[in-house]
Amino acid sequence: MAKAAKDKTTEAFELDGRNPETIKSQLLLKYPPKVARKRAKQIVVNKVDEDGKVPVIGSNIRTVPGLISQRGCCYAGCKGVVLGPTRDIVNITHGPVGCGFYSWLTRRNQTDPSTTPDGHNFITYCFTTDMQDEEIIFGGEKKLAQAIQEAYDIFHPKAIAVFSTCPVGLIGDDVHAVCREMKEKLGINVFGFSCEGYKGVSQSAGHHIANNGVFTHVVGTDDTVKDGDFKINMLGEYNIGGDAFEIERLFELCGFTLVSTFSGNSTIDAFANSHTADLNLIMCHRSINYVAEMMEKKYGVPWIKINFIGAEATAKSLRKIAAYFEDEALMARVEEVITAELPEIEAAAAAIRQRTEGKKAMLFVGGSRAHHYQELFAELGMKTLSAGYEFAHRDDYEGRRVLPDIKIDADSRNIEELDIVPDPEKFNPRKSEEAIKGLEEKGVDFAGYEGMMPEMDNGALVIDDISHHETEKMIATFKPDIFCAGIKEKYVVQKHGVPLKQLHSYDYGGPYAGFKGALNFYTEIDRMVSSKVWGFLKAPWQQSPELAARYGTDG
Ligand code: CFM
Repeated sequence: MAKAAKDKTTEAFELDGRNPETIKSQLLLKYPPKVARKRAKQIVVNKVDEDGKVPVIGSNIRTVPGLISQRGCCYAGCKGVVLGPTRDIVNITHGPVGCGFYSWLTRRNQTDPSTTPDGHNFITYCFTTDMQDEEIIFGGEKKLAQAIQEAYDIFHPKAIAVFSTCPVGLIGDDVHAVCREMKEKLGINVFGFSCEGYKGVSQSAGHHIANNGVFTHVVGTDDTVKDGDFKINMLGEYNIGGDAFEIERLFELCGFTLVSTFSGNSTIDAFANSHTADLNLIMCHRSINYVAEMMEKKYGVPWIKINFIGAEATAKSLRKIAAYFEDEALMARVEEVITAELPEIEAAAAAIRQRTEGKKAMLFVGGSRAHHYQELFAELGMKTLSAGYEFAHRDDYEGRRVLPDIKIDADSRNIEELDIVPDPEKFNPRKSEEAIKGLEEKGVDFAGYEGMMPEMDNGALVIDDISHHETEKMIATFKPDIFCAGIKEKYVVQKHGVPLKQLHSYDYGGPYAGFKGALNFYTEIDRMVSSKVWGFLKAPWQQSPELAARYGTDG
């Protein structure tokens, strides 16, 4: 990895000429003591020891009410993130119209219906029961059954899924009973999710609920074995801005057979026979590791962590998949693909680097991209001063090695853990224990994820669930050349004279995955950090000092 060398000896670290511990205390200064104590556990000065161990970071814990958080809700994680990109399931939001409307395609997940014969594509529609006062008072089950019937009559889909919003849980509608009833009546797969927005502490709870639901109701229901060699599933890739198309292009060139993707450019039939693949690849560990774990236990499909964000990371990941299959011809073909594509990308990075070298980035997003995108910035010679996730867990920061140490609190206990056992007929370990050991010796690390912090520089500030106040302080202190977050943060940050790149929806761009995607990203970042326009921007208080006196300027 093209990261700056880590200084593992010094005790007091420096961050862009400042003491990161001092910065941390400044971020906490304005909070009441109890809030400051809580936030202090979620703001950590990175320190990687000899064995790659890092300090403990507080994460996956409740946001203090009153702090402006970037987080979303459980419903968003289930309906919007995991199930939203599947084109041929009619996804009905059971709830007020806003929940359905605001989770409708704003994430820019794309799909290609031309590859399935029925051409079904329902993601361009927004389905909702549009709950009114009457349903809140007398119950919404009847209206839900009607909505399912109506969707069936109009579209004749293979499957219908129902997503519960906050009021559904509060009034106690039994969506699962309605789904069972309608499944019997219509003869298609109808299933529901109890993913009420208030469940858990963030959208992370929704990921888990979605994983459980798809695994229970869909995975393993079709045993048809697809033609093709080297069968893989791509887990945790959602085809934002066309990322999956670029990854699929590379898979095809290399000769891998993609059985299913969870869930970018996906179909329900692909989920149904995903257990016939021989290897699971995890891109976004946070949102989908549950499916990988359950598939391994029930069907014997092992998983490896890969990353297609960054040109070097893409090459490394392709090699890792080929190594797993232990096939000489496959490995040779992968090398050919890399040799044909990588040099052009590296040359582009080298040319752009002359303008981007040494520039400073901050990334606060989601549960995986704040880590993965540091690769692309490193390829441009840019330094990540500070990064953090919105809703990831300790394992995404510190690596899966800390899994046994994670304390289960009341909020996480609230989310069901399915008890999975090997399937009496379909369990089939794809590799023997010796083969796994042999591969591990060759560097194929099974069921492993090192997390974000071991790959960051010592002294970098890692901030979980960053608040608006802390965001403004960080910007005022470091004046980064680029700040990466989402639409809620975009214009506030840009009003500070700092360009913001949306790493959720990619603004209007993408793909950023794979080789071609890396090139797109370099070009975009070059344009953003080299633009002179930000220097001309003056905030109102800079133009009229009397405003500064009236409102104060330090947020
Ligand atoms: Fe995974 Fe995602 Fe992300 Fe995520 Fe998300 Fe997303 Fe994200 Mo927005 S599944 S954790 S819940 S990579 S929608 S495609 S960009 S916050 S970093």
